[in-house]
Amino acid sequence: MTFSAEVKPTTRRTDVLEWVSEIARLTKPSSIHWVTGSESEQRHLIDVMVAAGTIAQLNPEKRPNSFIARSHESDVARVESRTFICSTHQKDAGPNNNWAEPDEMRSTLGGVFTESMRGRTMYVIPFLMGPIGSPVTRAGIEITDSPYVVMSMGVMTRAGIVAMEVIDSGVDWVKAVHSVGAPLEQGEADVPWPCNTTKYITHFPETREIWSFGSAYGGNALLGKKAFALRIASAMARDEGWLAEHMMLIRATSPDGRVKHIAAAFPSACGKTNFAMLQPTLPGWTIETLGDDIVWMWVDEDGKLRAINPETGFFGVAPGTSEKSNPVAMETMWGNTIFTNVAVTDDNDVWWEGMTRETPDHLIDWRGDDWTPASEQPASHPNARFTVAISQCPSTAAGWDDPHGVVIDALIFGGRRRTTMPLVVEARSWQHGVYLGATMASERTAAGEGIVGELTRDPFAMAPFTGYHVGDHWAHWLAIGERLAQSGHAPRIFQVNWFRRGDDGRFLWPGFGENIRVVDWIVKRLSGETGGVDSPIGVLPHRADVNMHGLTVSDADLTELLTVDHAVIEEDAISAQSVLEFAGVRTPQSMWDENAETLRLSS
Ligand code: GTP
Ligand code: SPV
Ligand code: MN
Repeated sequence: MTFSAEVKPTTRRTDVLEWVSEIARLTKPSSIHWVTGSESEQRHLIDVMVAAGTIAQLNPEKRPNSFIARSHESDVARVESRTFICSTHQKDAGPNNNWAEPDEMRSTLGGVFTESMRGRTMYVIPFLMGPIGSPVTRAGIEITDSPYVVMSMGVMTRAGIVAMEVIDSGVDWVKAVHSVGAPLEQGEADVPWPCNTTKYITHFPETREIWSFGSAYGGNALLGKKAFALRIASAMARDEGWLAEHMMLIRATSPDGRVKHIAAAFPSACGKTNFAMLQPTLPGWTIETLGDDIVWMWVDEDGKLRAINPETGFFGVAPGTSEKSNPVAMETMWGNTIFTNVAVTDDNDVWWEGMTRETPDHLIDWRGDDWTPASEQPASHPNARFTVAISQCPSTAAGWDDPHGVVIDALIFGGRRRTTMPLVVEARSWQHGVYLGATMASERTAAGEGIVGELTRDPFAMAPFTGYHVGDHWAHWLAIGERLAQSGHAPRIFQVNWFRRGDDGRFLWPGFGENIRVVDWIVKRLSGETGGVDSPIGVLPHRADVNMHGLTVSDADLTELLTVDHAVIEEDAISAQSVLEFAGVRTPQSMWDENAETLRLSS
């Protein structure tokens, strides 16, 4: 084993040194690199990856310091079927997770990780989730044999010396081990995207450990994200009385200067990034970005719900992103961006479906093959992504990394539903809001496994991410609600649906920047300025209260968007019983009460 001079241990903590040695003894890397986060390190990683063919530089005149990575075609999204929660008791993982007995999984992992880093460099990445000084900020160390993961973690988290200094001060840290599972024999040539057909994305919530094997893609491999900031953190948050949620976070300022903070939970690829970067079409409104995927929230001394974004970057869906739909995202990725599984143009820039009105005549597709509009497959993968720092985003709020966070005024749940659910509705109460979150449904997207378009229940948009029993998650939300009620500062809860379609398949609502009209109604509700129409699922807007200035939507479409059909809601409430049954005896009784109330009001 060699320790190169530049990459010697950056800590004196013996528990860290011992753990790193232990993992090195198990995985047998050819060298160990302690990640510092320096610029020279960044250049070194780029050189290593360009030489290996993992990344290629894009046209620096069009997109400075930006790169294209093409994954193996079997390694393109999260793999829920290979994701495990290894709690001592199966009942604590709940029906929402694949469970494995911890000792058995440890022995399996011991097998697959044995010499799994042979011929590769093992990188040690200290990282923080959250700004230094926040009560919910937590530290971790990811060991990985993927330089792509190192570079991505450098964008997505506070990684390197800054984090090791915090760890050295004596705080607890989460152990995260990652290997692509592709050892190299002496003299064996590497492939551009090493990975393994066998995959394990495993979590030990009780000992706060993560072990990930076989994939280098997104949430499977950037372990600060879904593995730590949602699965492990949700278990920490349950134990410690806070919340770790799959949400975006914005500051909305109305034309008359009212400032509101809103967090919204939508399932994967259902509009969080786009909502976070919304460019209002209504004059006078400003939306500022605070986060696009994960929010950690706690009840402060005044009994208010405060929130931070624990990440420092975006790992955003590329397809569908354009100057028209999301100009802020387009501007954010002007340079310093890693693109994965997008297509490349003849002038060596990026392209994806929906990016431009006209499709280029020729591209290199995400697999690296020639592509023309006559090709049957899309040029970019539907789950192609861009990785870029939040600091590059023109709409990022000043003070976005304030450790005190922001006070939440409204929480929103939303899914992708072509029928049934209206554009917006307000919950009757916190408890009813928790019911709306618990019974949320959405059509599957390419961000996970399964049939795209299939309607599934996705409680709190956390189905793949709750690191413990889903019924306990609902109970935890109810308990937080009780604490907030005591101080009288509970945020109000809303549900939205940008994805309602007509019989002809077209979207009834233009979405994106026009979603400000929904924010406008929500803010009016918060200020008590407007009434609403009671419905079985909560309070709908009076049509006259939705500001339609400058937007034409037909009367028929608007009616469809702003009303609910009682028979359809009744049917949906009956179908929602499946998710309450799924959670079994741990479903709080109040969720059944809210279901009964929905049925009573809709019959
Ligand atoms: P994850 O990063 O997977 O958690 O996803 P996300 O929730 O951040 O989703 P994102 O904002 O990236 O949106 C995914 C897809 O939905 C993109 O193709 C968008 O173009 C599309 N989309 C987002 N907002 C809207 C909207 O208001 N209307 C319509 N029709 N499509 C939208
Ligand atoms: C999601 O799937 O919800 C994502 C992308 O945000 S990943 O990080 O791969 O989980
Ligand atoms: Mn996500």
